[in-house]
Amino acid sequence: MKKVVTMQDISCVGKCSLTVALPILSAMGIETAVIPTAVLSTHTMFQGFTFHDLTKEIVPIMEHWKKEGFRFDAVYTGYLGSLEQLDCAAALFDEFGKDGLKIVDPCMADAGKLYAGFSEQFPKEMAKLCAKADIICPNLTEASFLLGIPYVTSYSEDDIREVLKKLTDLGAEKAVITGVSLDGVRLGAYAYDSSEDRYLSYFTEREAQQFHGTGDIWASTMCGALVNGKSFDEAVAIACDYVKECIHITLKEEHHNTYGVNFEEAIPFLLKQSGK
Ligand code: PXL
Repeated sequence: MKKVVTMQDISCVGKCSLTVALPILSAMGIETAVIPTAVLSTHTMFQGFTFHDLTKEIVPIMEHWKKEGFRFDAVYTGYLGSLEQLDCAAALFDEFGKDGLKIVDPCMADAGKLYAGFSEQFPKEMAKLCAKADIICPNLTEASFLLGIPYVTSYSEDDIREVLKKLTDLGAEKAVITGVSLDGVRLGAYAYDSSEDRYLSYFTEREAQQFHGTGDIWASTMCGALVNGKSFDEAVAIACDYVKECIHITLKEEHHNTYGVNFEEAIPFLLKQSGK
């Protein structure tokens, strides 16, 4: 059985980070170990969320795992709440990422803005963590913060290609930008594999609304597909199709959730798409 370890927070209500990564990877038939970085009452888009930091637990957890000799097929990090946690994530890659795939989803911003609680310094340090990864998957806002370039809402395909090259110059072999639309009609992901000097993209019809947590669903799905032996191109397509289906199913419900998507009822679709 394939094994992944994912490091991110538990937002008790919110359908993001560990509460989507764990069920998605499990559904894809992958044993999933977790390093919970913090417990929040909700994700940070709600007002008045509580935040209990678990940084002190992380090193002892890793020390124990070292003694047990645990090995993982992939190490995947998502939302990390502090500079200290970025150091812990770097240690996780050094210790448990040696023989596996290393994925950094640099969760920290969207729609041109850093999420609540992140300092200006955070993206610079996140860029250093990205250097340790094989694959990074920022959205366009996160890409701009990682590179220290302005966030723009209108761009050409060449602009995206240039940003992707700069992202891989940070050190990861492959970069994917999620939430890209070149024509305003279709939405998807644009990627670059620096080892082959090759670009690829995958788009689906744009749904009427965007939702929180879909970046986490996208990254978890790409991780699961790759660990299950899919190619990079296949994994990007499977992740885009699944996120689109999650939004589609959500919008079909009249009084649908506004803080996250119905990824649960789209799981059979995911398993069919990914040949499980
Ligand atoms: O979906 C990313 C995410 C994860 N975890 C927490 C968040 C967010 C986005 O806002 O607030 C706590």
